[in-house]
Amino acid sequence: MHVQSIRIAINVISVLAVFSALGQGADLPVDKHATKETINLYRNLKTLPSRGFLFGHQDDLAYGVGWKYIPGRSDIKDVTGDYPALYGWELGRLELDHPVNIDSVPFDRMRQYIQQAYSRGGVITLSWHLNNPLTGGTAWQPAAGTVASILPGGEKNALYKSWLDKVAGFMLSLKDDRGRPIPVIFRIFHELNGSWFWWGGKNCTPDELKQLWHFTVSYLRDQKQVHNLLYAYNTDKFSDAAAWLERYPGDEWTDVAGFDIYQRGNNESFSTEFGQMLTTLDSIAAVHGKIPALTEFGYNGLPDSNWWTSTFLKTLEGHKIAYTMAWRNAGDKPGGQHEYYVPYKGQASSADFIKFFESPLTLFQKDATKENLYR
Ligand code: BMA
Repeated sequence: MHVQSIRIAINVISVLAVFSALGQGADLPVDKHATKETINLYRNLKTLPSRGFLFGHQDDLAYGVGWKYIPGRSDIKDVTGDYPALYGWELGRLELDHPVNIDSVPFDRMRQYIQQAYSRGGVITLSWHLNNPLTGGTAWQPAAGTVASILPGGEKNALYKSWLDKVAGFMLSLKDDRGRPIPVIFRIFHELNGSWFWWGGKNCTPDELKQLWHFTVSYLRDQKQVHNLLYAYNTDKFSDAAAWLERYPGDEWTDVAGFDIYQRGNNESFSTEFGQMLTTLDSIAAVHGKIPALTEFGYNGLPDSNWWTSTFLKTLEGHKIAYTMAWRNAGDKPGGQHEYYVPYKGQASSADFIKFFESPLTLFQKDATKENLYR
């Protein structure tokens, strides 16, 4: 070949290489038209695991053990002096137009708490224990055919769409003080490998769940034009990668890859199981290019005063996780029961929680503010 032609060929090849690199380099979430802040959050959460993990808590600003709706209060802040970095909230009953959610949190207050947390650089994640659309029962009352009934062509598809309209309305109502949409990690159909929810386990086929996932995401994103969402796929405890992936809707449909785990036995068996799942998630997240997260966890009542550093943090060390979220501090419940997963001031594990808080790996609100996750 003539020298000139070789030069031209080389130039063409380099231009093509640059274009292809640009194509691959554009790492976008499920929603390619997501807002700038949502895309930035997505990208920042991807690189975060090399520095540490955000610590989150469900319903943190609304109530804690022994208190409710005290402005500015948080059990985590009472113990550590700082708020969590990530805040979980729950949408159950929004679909019924109720003014308060399944755990009695008013949606209007929830919106304000979300705005407060976002204004200091915190991250928001929402779950949805939606009722059974086929029977009108709760999320925990499965019935044969429920998922099929809400897919397109099903007898409850219109009802389900009307519920999604309400969710879309709430998501779009989340705006910062300049009127810009607040990014949210939407954790739909959580714990979907267990059979306790109507959308999970043996209550539908993996294919039905995948269809439901695709339908739900497309409806919110393409029909309702909701562009402030990242989508989290999370199982409950799982045995191996194949079990985790059984219902996985695909890389194009998932931003966060996670699982939920609760300690019910001793520290050793918990730590072994938890560590194995983290190892599997490390590779799943790397292979699929997802944000790895411990989307929900807890050890109810925290009976072990050293649990935070000796069991929880020790197991997490060496794994790649962008965030962890402890479940809610509901406090005393009827029948002498209690439910709480982070210490309140004076609780047996609070001194150890302060050590956990001081670890460079754990990121709370002030650390998250410095991370500038939306830029
Ligand atoms: C469960 C418990 C319940 C709560 C439900 C939905 O794990 O905390 O008390 O109603 O989650 O948030």
